Amino acid sequence: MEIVALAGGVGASKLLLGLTRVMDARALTIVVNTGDDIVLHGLHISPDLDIVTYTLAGAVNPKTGWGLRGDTFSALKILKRYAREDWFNLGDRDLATHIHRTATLRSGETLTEATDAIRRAWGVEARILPMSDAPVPTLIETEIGVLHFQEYLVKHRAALNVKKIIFDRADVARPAPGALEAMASAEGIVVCPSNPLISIGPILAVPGMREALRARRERVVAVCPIVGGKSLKGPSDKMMKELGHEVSALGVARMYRDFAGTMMVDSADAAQKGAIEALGMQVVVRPTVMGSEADKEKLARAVLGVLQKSALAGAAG
Ligand code: FO1
Repeated sequence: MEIVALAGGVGASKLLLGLTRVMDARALTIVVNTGDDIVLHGLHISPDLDIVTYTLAGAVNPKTGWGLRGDTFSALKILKRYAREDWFNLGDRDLATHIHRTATLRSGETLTEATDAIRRAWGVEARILPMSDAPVPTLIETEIGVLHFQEYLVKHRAALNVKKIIFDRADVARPAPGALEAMASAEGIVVCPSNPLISIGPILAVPGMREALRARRERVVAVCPIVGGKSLKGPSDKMMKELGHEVSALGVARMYRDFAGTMMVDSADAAQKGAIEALGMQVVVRPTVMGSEADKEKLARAVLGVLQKSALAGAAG
């Protein structure tokens, strides 16, 4: 069963790890947000691509969910001695990935090619695609001006108010080669529990992506990243509030209703089932918080079950 997953960083990676354990990972194509990408110290850094790759390789730092387990930061200390910015923690081993990606891009290869080489080098069987080979940096307009997403999130610890989110140069970007084809032919598409605004939002902003999802709406299931009115990790809830969205499963469903036929919401949000169904969406209520490895696999199995059911329903036509 060919599956496509739309993913951001840490939250998505837990479900993706579960999926690779309960299905043939070679049948999984992951389309990853690159709005977080940033050039620092002359290196092209793709945080969410690396979070997904390292997690599926079993190499991610389990405490943070990003970077490599057991990494050290000696190079960063010397960069600081050279008066270079050190607010973005780049580990010594992690730097090898950014050096390789940057050199690969400089030799004329695409981000898709660089990403594929890196995930294969880590023994990851799932296919990992950037949302686009073109840069679509996510910019955050705040009270102190327009910042790159990482400056907003990491340097300013997401403390500033979000006035506007800009997907810079999205209009001239194109989906990465293979992404639209995978979405058109997949038996099922899962929107991972990532930040709807700055992880799933950038993917949807790439021309053609949202239309591709709408065309398969009855095969799209979205796992809600907001549980009981809160985001489990990261500033989704704060950002949604600041931009006027209701911070709830219903609020997320409103953002996804045009392209997701099914919402999977946590048991804590069972009371919103009716209101979400009134949007014209199917609703599956079950535990969605992944505290353990077993939780990741259970949620993954539940997602596959929903996709199989909608595939069968579709076949019955
Ligand atoms: N997140 C942080 O909060 N602080 C960091 O210093 C940091 C460094 C970092 C280095 C490499 C990488 O791949 C990710 C990193 N992240 C860090 C996470 C990054 O900000 C992600 O874009 C967000 O967590 C959203 O997925």
